[in-house]
Amino acid sequence: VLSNPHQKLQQSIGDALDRFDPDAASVSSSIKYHAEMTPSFAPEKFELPKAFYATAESVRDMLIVNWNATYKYYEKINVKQAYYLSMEFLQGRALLNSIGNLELSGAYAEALTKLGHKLEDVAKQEPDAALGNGGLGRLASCFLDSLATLNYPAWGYGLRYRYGLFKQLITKDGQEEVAESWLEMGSPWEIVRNDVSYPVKFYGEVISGPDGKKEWVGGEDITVVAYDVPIPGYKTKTTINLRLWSTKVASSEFDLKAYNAGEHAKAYEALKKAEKICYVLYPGDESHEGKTLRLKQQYTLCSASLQDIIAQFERRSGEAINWNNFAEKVAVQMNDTHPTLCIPELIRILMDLKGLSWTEAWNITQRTVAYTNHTVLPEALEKWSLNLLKELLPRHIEIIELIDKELIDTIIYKYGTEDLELLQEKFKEMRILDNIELPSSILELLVKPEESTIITLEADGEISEVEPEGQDSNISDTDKKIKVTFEPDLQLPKLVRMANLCVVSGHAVNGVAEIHSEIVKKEVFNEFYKLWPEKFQNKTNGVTPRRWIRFCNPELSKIITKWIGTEDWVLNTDKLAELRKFADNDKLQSEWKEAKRLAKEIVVSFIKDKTGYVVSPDAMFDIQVKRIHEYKRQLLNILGIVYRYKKMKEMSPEERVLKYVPRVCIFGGKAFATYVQAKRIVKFITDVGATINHDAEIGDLLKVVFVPDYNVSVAEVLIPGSELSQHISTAGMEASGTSNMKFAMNGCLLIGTLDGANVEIREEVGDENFFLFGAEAHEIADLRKERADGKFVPDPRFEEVKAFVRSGVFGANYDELMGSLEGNEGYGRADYFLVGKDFPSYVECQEQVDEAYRDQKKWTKMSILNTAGSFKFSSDRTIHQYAKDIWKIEPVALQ
Ligand code: GPQ
Repeated sequence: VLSNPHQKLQQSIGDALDRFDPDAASVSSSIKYHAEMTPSFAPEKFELPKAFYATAESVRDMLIVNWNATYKYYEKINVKQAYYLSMEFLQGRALLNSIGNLELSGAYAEALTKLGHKLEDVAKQEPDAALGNGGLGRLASCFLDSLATLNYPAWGYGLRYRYGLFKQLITKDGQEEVAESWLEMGSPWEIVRNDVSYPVKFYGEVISGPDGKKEWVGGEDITVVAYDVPIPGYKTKTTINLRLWSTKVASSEFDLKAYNAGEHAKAYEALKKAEKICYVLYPGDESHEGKTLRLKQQYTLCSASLQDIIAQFERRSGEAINWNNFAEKVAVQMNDTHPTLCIPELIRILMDLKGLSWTEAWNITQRTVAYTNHTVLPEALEKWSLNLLKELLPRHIEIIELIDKELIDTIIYKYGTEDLELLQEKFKEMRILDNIELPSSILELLVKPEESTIITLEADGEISEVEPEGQDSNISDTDKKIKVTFEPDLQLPKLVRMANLCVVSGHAVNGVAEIHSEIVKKEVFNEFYKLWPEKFQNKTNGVTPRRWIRFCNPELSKIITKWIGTEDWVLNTDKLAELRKFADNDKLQSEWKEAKRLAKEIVVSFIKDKTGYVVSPDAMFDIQVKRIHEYKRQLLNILGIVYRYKKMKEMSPEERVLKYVPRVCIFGGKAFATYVQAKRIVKFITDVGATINHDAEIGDLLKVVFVPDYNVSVAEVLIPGSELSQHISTAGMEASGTSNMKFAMNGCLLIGTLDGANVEIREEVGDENFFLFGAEAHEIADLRKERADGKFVPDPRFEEVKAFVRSGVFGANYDELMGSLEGNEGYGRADYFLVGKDFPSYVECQEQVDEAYRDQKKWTKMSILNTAGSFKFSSDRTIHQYAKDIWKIEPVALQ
């Protein structure tokens, strides 16, 4: 008979809230209990998949206790809370992170060993939760870890996609995408809250009541349900919530009559429509197509979260609801423009459901929401079709029109009505509604009684003037009044610019690295910056040192702790700087190298397992892992490798080993499924690898590996084993980058351009410990112009490498790829990303890398100084800054 050891654990958890150390024996009982009581697996065996679920469930018990305590406490003390709205959370695996944060790794390892398994093997059973595409989603997840760790009252809100980011297979044809259902076996971390459920409406119409109150009626209704994922902080009881919404059919929409009449397909229609909203993560990363489903997803997130936030506010306020106090209790952060609809949604709820006036609702909203910009790529600044928005969200578009009008009033207030040309320019740049009529009240304002021409403001910013016929004699008074008109461009779509909506409505707008925030102020949103300079801020990104050093690199962590003399650096990364004084120490250096070596050996077997390639741990491990995008310039990297290969082939074996150090060049990353050029790059890299890796003459001197299916878990293996990593975007195009921070933390040297967070990393680790090359952001516009005008004279090495590729050594001639670098007819923008321009300085910089690597003492010192100098890039620092400068929230330790 099974005694209930679970009860024992519950009790020990109760105690643990004070003691926090259930021992291996109670952990083991709990795992056994869950193995027995979890019905998903056959009872007789305790194999790895079952061991994972039983272990995770036992951890979850503890998380729930802390989660409940945290939740109750926030309800009671009614503190101001931040809500982080994001369409993406790239959580990765949770098991090791949770037990690490709970400081129970030892107890779990011991318990599982007794039960016949290794903790690491059990952990590998967990599928990655990949509810995001790349850096933006991973940043959101790092933020949650820091928020919990630092005891900030905050929640994340997202969507529970059934299928996360696709699984990438690498075949002889390049990338192939396969759907990956991370929920196939059920997630042990989520708790469905059937009682937390709201209606969400699409389509329908707006009707005005006699009192002028608006009501949104009809249309399509669905229901959202909350799935809560507890997020534990490190060494704290605080366990915050990631609330993910799932959609289901509203019972009112299920047509039982049709079903009973045998019309099943008809009856299921509403069901499918509702459920499919949360089916797949939109695979866009920095470029989006206007798709109704995507818009429905965005609205679902915003509506559900705002309804929930408002319900929480009302509940916590008790009898004394004071809406003017809303912004004193609630801070909403929009992770890029994807959750922009929370602006009109908050206003709609406040006005239409809570009875507030426009002025009140607009004021509260502005004080509540803030916006983070994550890209300056024009194609990624979301614009939605006015018609689509009108159809799907008729009430919201009315509200957006009101906000646009507020903005126009502000512009007129600032610039007056005298200079129409100037006004036109401002409208064109700033208006939320693009190519859409100006309100007639505004046009009237612009009329000057003494003039009698008809002035037309055209959508493209032009102004035309026409003398009305018979002007002197018979022009009527009414004609005279309507002298300014607005002419939309009928060839162009009418669009709503979401970023402009965010900037106008938010009380803060921030970029994610210093250089990026400068570009945001001086270029992308310069006109807004002139209006409201005080809104604009910088919040340089960060990454959690728990997942990205302490847990993924235990060997290096031990050494850091030993030399610093305390493990406090995990919470207080400033302490990492203390490593600087030992950077030359032989003992530290040898331990450091040993840790790197062990991590490299893990990478060696990982590569063998995933690709079949055998690489030598004696070679330098040179890594570029990130989404495949032309601006990130994986093409520059691979062409550099091809050039190196060509030179090697031209040399005698003796010369070759004198000039080059052995390298394993590792790539990883996914290409957006319809991004043809990115997929060509993947194919090209794998083809180059196939040729070079089989060239016996070259042997271990050069290997090129494309690791398939790059994700958070793969990063956790590769980053600790990296020695050089590449962050080589065209300057000005990478908002920040965050893997650069993870690599530096793990003692990896960076080669990069002056872009995004590279700039600040270089400042912190020291110029001499960073391999810098390439054109700078301020030069790019002129260089592009020069390129487009045919004035660019390519370096002979660039011509040589392209000709070599075209010669067919790697199987094909890669005409489209090489053509895009030359700006040939039909290949799009002439080397827009300036690979040709930066190629020579890149190749030379790589030569310096080889030289530096030869001097292992120097290299190890540089490696230590990278870790030591990475302390600024903890997401703890970033979160403290958001909390203080934007959200105005304070930490609260659980009592
Ligand atoms: N980023 Cl807009 C994404 O990963 N996805 C997106 O849709 C947008 C931005 C990245 C950006 O490219 C990186 O430079 C940043 O480091 C990252 O967001 C987090 O800020």
